[in-house]
Amino acid sequence: MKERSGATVRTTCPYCGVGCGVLATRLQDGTVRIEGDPDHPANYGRLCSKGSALGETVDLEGRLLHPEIGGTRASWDEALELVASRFSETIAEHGPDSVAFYVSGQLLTEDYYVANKLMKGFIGSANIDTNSRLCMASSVAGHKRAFGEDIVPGTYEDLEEADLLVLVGSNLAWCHPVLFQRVMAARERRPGMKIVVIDPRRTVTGESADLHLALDGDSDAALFNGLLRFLFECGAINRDYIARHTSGFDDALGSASEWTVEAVAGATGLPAREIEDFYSSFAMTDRVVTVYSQGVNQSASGTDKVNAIINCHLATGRIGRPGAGPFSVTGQPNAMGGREVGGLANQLAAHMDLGDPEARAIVGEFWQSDRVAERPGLKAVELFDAVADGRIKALWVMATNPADSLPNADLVEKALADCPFVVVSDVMSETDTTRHANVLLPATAWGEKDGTVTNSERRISRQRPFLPAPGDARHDWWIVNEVARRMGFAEAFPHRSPTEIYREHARLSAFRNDGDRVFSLAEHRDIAAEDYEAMAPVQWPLEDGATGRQFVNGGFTTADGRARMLPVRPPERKMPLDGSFRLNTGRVRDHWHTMTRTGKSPRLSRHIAEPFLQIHPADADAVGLEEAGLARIDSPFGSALLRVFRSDRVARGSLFAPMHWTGQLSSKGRIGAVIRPDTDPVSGQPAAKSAPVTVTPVRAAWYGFAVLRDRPAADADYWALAAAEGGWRLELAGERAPEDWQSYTRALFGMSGEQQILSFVDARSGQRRFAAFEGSRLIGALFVAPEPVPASRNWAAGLLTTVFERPQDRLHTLAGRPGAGEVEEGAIVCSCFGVGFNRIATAIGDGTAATVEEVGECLSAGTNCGSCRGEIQRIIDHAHRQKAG
Ligand SMILES: Nc1nc2c(c(=O)[nH]1)N[C@H]1C(S)=C(S)[C@@H](COP(=O)(O)OP(=O)(O)OC[C@H]3O[C@@H](n4cnc5c(=O)[nH]c(N)nc54)[C@H](O)[C@@H]3O)O[C@H]1N2
Ligand SMILES: Nc1nc2c(c(=O)[nH]1)N[C@H]1C(S)=C(S)[C@@H](COP(=O)(O)OP(=O)(O)OC[C@H]3O[C@@H](n4cnc5c(=O)[nH]c(N)nc54)[C@H](O)[C@@H]3O)O[C@H]1N2
Ligand code: SF4
Ligand SMILES: [Mo]
Repeated sequence: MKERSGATVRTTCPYCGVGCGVLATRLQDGTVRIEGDPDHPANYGRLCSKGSALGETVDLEGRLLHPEIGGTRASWDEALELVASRFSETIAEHGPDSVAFYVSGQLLTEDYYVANKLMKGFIGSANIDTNSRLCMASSVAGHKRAFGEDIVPGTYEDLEEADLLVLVGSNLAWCHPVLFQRVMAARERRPGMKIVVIDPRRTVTGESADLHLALDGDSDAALFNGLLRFLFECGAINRDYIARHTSGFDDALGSASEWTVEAVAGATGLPAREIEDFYSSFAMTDRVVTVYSQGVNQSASGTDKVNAIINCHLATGRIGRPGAGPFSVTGQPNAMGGREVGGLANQLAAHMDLGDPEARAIVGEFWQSDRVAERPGLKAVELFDAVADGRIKALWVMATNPADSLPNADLVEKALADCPFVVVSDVMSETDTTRHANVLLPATAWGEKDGTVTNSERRISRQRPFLPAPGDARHDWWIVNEVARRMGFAEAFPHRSPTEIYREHARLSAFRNDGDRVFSLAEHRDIAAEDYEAMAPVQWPLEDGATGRQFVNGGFTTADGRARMLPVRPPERKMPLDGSFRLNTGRVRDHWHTMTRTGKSPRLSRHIAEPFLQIHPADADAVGLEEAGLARIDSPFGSALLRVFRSDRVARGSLFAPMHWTGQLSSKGRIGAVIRPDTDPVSGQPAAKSAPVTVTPVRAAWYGFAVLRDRPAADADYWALAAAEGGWRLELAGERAPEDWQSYTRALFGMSGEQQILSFVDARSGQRRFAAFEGSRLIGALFVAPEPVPASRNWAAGLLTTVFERPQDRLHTLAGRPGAGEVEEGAIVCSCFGVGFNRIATAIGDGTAATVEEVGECLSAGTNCGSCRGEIQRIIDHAHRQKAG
């Protein structure tokens, strides 16, 4: 019988912290239709490239479908029994601090709540930390120092209503695309709105700004100290707000007093006129929102950067008003929810701290436990050090991939390999972390899960299931509860549904809370199952009379009700050591973290298909790096091998590489391996954007590019694999050429049959090309050259879906480029419609289109998700500059 289409389900995107509403429909053919939810207040129907490709990531390829013990399929009973008994035994023998959980901002609030409750409330250790330590910890610490509580005061509307929007260390166009599009639309409506981007790298976000301050890495605190001084000097501070609602102004100003514009210019490397331009805009504009992200947080001075920014908003009273406030954008879909339940090792629960005896008493009473952890636990980097040196003997990792995403990642891998007992709950069976698990637990994935997430503006939305749980996969909260029960804590973990957990979480938030904590879900204390099911997106605090924005009239949850302004001492300007570079790492537009999901999507893999190293052309010349060659980067901690991408978007002396590539899709693209495990002294957040490294060119004897129907087991010194429509694309390079190319090719193509391999060899140029067919379909094509292969990637990828009826068409695949009349796309810009650079540049060059809108009209590019509109604008601007010059 044919399955019928399911009903359309309202849910939330599982990627970034914008938290867009999604309408998902399961169609008759088993595929899933994804649309933006027009009623969701985060996106009003928009979705970015990643959100709109969600349907391509929900297949079961590579999913972990059954529990495994030691690599062998096991029953849930066996697996849960083993996890519970090994944790209990380890605790009995070595104490509660000998075990740990490492969890994730990609868990739902309900999953997170029970994991935190089990560790801190019943195991009695606070050794539970989360990947939010790598992400939001400096913002959390900065908020707590300033406001007394971890609160983002504003809402998304504030970004639209601001007259000056300052983006610090945020590539909003690529990392929070829908929010960025809302900002762009607002600027179109109100052309007076000004945008300043502060980022050492020239990003698409920076190019869309009125002013881009390409400051030296980690000089933000100096820049904002200078701003505070400037605001004071020119009388732009709000004395009334300062007097009524803050403390510490004099000290903060004192620490800023030496930061004249000249001093700031010295520290940041910026021209004085740019600094003055920024400072006077800030001083003269009442409605200012400062958005900040990982360029601020992921730093050894991250918490100070946060407070230097907040100081300027407090000093001007620009907080909690429409269009005004500091705004830390969250990365993960539930980074905020994790902070609400207290997932960080120094938090307890419901915005209460472990360090506070009264909080421990409140939570102990609520949980009916006399075992609540008494001191903060280990923060992520320390936690894995403790795994490495044997203090932690049993570890449970949920919904995160530390073998790739932590700094000093080779040590993390070794720690996982050596740890006596590692449990991993994941949705995929093969990751660099699951590889080291003694027990693997299959979790339900997005589309199957049921619960809540909280986005950057404190808005709680429902994730609802529209797909059945496959195989033996179970919800994360269920798995934790089953282990807790088997450890003897059945009474405290009675929940049979996410509603019951959410209700308990809401009750705890309101328990003995007389306004000492802003975080409250009091209205949901007794939420009925139907109401939870139907819950519309809603912003906390959920209490009578509470409003979305916070702190306009003070009301900070510090002891005296005042916000604290902090003296900030910027770090010394560090010159790189001789011959070393400063490695900045971050994200690309169409991939998500370690690519376990976006890596499945051909559409998302064609924007950028391999790990790369961005380096300034002058530095590249000095080191001897050619465009599209290979470079090795080394640090005392590890190394990586990346494709060279020469670009003046990075400053001299600095490099940029993406964080996404893993051992599954590359030979040596794991950038975490080279990152020095430096952390912020207050927040413990690693400095992932400033690793000292050296760079050396790697000259291979041969380079290859292949498209393949079947996933290959790549055998080469360098390789990078990406999903393509109908198969895979693969980059290769080797120090020594294979002895027999025919058999190498046969193995690469996974051919066991007798099919013939067509080949072409040009002895003079050293080029070799191979192709094999089964009937009218391509099995694989391989292009080899002594230099980086010039074959057209997108044309070649298209061969996988081409039907080859005539032998001469098959032969033409050996040409390595499109034939007459076929279009050469060039690098893909619009991933929704597969429109490449060449087609856009041609349309602009021949006058068919002059604006982003017109490019959309003639090529459709940029008209679906809109994530590429910034890049299209860049191509237009470039063409104009060329014409003018
Ligand atoms: N496409 C995509 N989007 C994502 C994600 C993803 O994986 N892919 N992940 C999500 C997550 S979890 C997060 S946390 C967010 C992160 O979102 P962002 O923070 O916007 O992204 P990043 O690329 O990590 O870093 C932002 C910028 O910081 C700059 N930077 C580096 N050092 C400094 C410095 O010293 N000062 C300043 N001012 N800037 C600096 C970098 O050059 C970079 O452009 O993105 C979320 N959205
Ligand atoms: N060099 C460098 N390193 C960085 C950063 C950087 O900018 N530079 N950024 C840091 C930041 S901000 C972040 S947030 C981290 C992110 O780093 P990670 O959290 O390590 O990355 P993900 O790939 O998101 O890992 C999520 C894992 O959970 C699995 N998963 C997905 N959904 C579920 C689920 O519902 N249940 C379970 N049990 N598993 C699930 C996925 O398959 C995947 O294996 O990386 C950090 N590391
Ligand atoms: S901006 Fe994109 S990735 Fe972020 S929540 Fe919205 S659709 Fe998902
Ligand atoms: Mo993050």
